[in-house]
Amino acid sequence: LQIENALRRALERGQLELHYQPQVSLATRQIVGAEALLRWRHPELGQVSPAEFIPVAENSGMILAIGEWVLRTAVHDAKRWLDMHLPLPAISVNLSAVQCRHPQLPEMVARCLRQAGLPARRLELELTESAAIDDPAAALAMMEQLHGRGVRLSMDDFGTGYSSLSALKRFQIHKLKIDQSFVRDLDADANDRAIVSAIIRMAQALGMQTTAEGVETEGQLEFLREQGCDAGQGYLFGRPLPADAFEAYLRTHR
Ligand code: G
Ligand code: G
Ligand code: NA
Ligand code: MN
Repeated sequence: LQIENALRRALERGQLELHYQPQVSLATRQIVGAEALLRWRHPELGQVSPAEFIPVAENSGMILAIGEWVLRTAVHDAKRWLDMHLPLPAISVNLSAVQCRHPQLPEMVARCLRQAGLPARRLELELTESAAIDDPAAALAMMEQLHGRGVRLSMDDFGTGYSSLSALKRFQIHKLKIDQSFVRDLDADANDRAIVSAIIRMAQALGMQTTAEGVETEGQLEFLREQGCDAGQGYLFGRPLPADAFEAYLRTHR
């Protein structure tokens, strides 16, 4: 409850911020996007991880206000970098399962894009498997509305949740993000190599893109590229950075 009250004030007091991590093409190393990652800088607790406070925000309903702030901030930053002609084709924003169940989500997304003046095709929303599977009919309707407005959808942490492959086929998913737990031991673990290879092949067969998460070594990069993975995200390419530092990163990669 203490953390809940503190979180309530964090929004008003400007203690929340977004960090951005680049996503790069494995073929060309060009930047293809960036994921916005929420950070809470608490005056006494220091940096609180979203892994800790997102569940609190979900249980208290605060995730709707926080999620809207995240989206508004991310598309605003993306529009500014677009206007500066910095090389950032798209911005990725995480959605909680609670947001996905909210009927006003597509309207909220459209409003944020309109107010920022960012074209919808430059926004990608990352959903988790649980968000899609809890209520497949509602998820499908929500995805169709967002897809119809031109927003791209990606399945985050793919392979760690309960995926219904038949549902995946019907969903308007543009991209699978291969969870970092499969990428971490690629150099040593033949099972992980088999899983990652199978995910990439399945995505290709379904007409979806793939982004590998947690890419840290040249060895992982080499395997992923050989297998035809489209993009990577991880410390090898860049850590999540505050907006001003990320802007400087974009300038040096122009
Ligand atoms: O960046 P970090 O590894 O600390 O993120 C931890 C978790 O928090 C990840 O699962 C990430 O997807 C999630 N997360 C980060 N930012 C957001 C956000 O803005 N909204 C939601 N719902 N989850 C986020
Ligand atoms: O659940 P989600 O995939 O959104 O979480 C992404 C999280 O992974 C971010 O919090 C980010 O800080 C973290 N991350 C990003 N790149 C790497 C990496 O190369 N290695 C590790 N260990 N974590 C990473
Ligand atoms: Na994510
Ligand atoms: Mn992820």
